[in-house]
Amino acid sequence: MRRKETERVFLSLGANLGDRQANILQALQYLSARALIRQVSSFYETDPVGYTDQPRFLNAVCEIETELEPRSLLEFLLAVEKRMGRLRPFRNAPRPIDIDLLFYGDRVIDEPDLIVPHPRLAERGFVLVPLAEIAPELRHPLLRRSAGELAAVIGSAGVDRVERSLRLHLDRDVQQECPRVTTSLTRVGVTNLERLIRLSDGGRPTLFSAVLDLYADLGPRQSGVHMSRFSDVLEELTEECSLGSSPDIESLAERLALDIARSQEARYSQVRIRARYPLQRTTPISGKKVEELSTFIGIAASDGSRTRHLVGVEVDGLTVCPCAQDLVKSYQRRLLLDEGFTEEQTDRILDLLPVASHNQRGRGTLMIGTAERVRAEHLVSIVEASMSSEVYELLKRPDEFFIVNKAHRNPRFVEDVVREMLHNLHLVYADLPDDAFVLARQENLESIHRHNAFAERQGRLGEIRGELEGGGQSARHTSMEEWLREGWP
Ligand code: PH2
Ligand code: MG
Ligand code: MG
Repeated sequence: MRRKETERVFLSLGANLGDRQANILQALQYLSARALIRQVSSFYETDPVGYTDQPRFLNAVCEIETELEPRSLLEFLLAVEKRMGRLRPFRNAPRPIDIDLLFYGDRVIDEPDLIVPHPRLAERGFVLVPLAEIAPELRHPLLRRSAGELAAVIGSAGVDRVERSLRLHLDRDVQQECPRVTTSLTRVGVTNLERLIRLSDGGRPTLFSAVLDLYADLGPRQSGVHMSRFSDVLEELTEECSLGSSPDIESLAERLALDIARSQEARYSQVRIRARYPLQRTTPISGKKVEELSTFIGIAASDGSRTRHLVGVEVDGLTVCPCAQDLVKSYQRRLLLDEGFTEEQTDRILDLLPVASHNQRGRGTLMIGTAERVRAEHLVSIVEASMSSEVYELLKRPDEFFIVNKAHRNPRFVEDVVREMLHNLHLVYADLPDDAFVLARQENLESIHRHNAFAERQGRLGEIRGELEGGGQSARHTSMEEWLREGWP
């Protein structure tokens, strides 16, 4: 909301020395250090008016919003001119930059060196044409005519609109040239692109901070991908997103993959999106409602007409080491027996009491590839249930005890966690087809080592189901890359 009804302030910019376009852009950059630039007109190349024995000008008009009162604004404009190397050898001398105050709201000021509206404005096409472009309805408080009307009176002779450009001629397309070594490349693209994405599941769209990797394959005779087209695709999507947003991260990945395959004319494209996503949770004992962050992952591939996607999550949890727990237990057994407890008593005590071990924060990843609707939120629960315990950002003391106790009753290695995930998935999604893809991964940040422990299973659900149901070792472990490309040329 605006603090007060701010006055509309208009400035004219002109240059006829040096790199005129660069000078006007530089002046705008300096101006934006003290003012909000609301609009900038096109740039116009104009015949010099008044003292005509000088080079042609480049002119533009901008609208700004500023806290500076007219006198201070004028001083600021002069300071910018000076900063940009303007000298004043004589009146109307050629200059790298000239910044004039045209209007300050409806104010009429007539002071030495400060006349507002600008006194010669109505005679100047190089001011009125760009002004009428950005504010045709703006009224001159003394002449009582609009900028559009004044511009129509004066006409646009000697005022030519120009495209802003880098005087740069691209006569070859390096990306399209044949490389010296003609091998095709599997994936080429941009990684770690940070963007805000909008997701809305029916309701109001929510903004998420996301990191994206975008790839296309590259043929043996093409030297490079069109890097800028990756961001063009995102740009288009961002504009479109401000109207409609994607329902979930995997459909967003899918749309991007399709657009990339088309814009790169690639046989294969791949998109990976990761976004931090808050989920409502309730602490186990105190029943407090808390918001927990997990990472949602959407991965998609496309050949320009078909797409395939995966949806997944990455969730932190707690694991307790079964091996160290066993060592502690043996030691406790010795102590109890040495104290004179019987074998039977010792077993009962050890069954009753939690046994210490070392713990670690573990990161579980579960990804599913299928055309069926699988919700990332649900996958979070599967991963959490597969570790020794879930974790929470904030815990009351009874909750803390609950977590520690639960974890020590469920000691698990990374291998166990991955297998639990697969088993839980099999139970919860019994209806998924055999050709659905699964990736289950656990990485533990070991607490008594400096390294991490890692385990993973990738494969089609059919391959995994056979093993879960007691069959022999599956001959195949279809990888995610294979599954994403399956059946395509
Ligand atoms: N500025 C002047 C005088 N004459 N002519 C054109 N085309 N553009 C200008 O910016 C300009 C001018 C005095 O500042
Ligand atoms: Mg001037
Ligand atoms: Mg001036």
